Amino acid sequence: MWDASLHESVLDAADRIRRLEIQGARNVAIAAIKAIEAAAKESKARGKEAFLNELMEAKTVLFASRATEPLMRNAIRHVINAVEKSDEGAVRELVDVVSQVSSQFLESLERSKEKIAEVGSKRILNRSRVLTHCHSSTVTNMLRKAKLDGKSFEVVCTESRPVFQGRITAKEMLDAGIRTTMIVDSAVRHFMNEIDLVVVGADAITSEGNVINKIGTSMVALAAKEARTPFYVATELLKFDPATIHGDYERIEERSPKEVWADPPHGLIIRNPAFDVTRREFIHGIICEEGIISPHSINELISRKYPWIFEAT
Ligand code: RUB
Repeated sequence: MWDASLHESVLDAADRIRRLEIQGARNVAIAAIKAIEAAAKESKARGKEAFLNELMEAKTVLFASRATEPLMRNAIRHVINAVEKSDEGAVRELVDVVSQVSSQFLESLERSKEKIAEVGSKRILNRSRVLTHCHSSTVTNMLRKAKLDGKSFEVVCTESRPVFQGRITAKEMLDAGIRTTMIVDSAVRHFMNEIDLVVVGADAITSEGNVINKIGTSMVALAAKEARTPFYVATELLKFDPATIHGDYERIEERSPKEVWADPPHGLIIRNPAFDVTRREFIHGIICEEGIISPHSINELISRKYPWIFEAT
């Protein structure tokens, strides 16, 4: 069983993720893995089996915090797999395994982010206008890098209703000294002819090379295609969902109607999906740690670079 303090770090992280206090796939995965590590360090388990049970319990709580987050799921599975495979029997050693694997995972995530920024910033041309949707830390890091590389460009960001993550993007861009314009989500097509490049983040990549990101992304992609504006996705490959290869659909999280209208008229039906699917034919390229790739090559690349992703837990 968890003791009270141990429960705390995992429950607290799960709660903050659910409430969007922690948002964006990377931040969610980082918070989850840190919570698991903190919980493991506090473990009072007497043996490997009890320790694994605790980790499994943490996994269940964190997986349930947001439905459409394969990066978090891959991270947690990776840590638990390492414990399962370890020859160590003593809990103290197993805690070290958790710490070691967690640190390696976070370091590799950081390297991927920097590589994506390095590659993607080359696509930002001087005097260009870049549109982004929602808040992706991968995208804002890439845009900051382009600015540091001396590029002069503008950013257009959407509000990203209903919870306005576009405001986080806008603030980050202004802090980086980038000229920034905010538009309502429904104005995307109106401005698309003035946009040179669209870059968005991703929550999930499926085995067919489709990308799942904040609700509205597929409409942005549609508008970009119609206006012949290149549409790129900046993402770590570890957002790939291995279950999709076996035919499972990535679940789209549906959030509270209160986010859309806190006090709606009686009888009104409100639907509030958090994400949507952008099909691969709308995507010019995926900017990832391996460079700019076609969505078609995702399976092959994942199998080569992260074969462990297919291991079950
Ligand atoms: C955030 C969102 C982001 C991706 C990628 O949605 O859709 O584009 O998560 O972010 P929410 P990152 O605010 O609902 O979590 O690049 O930081 O992983």
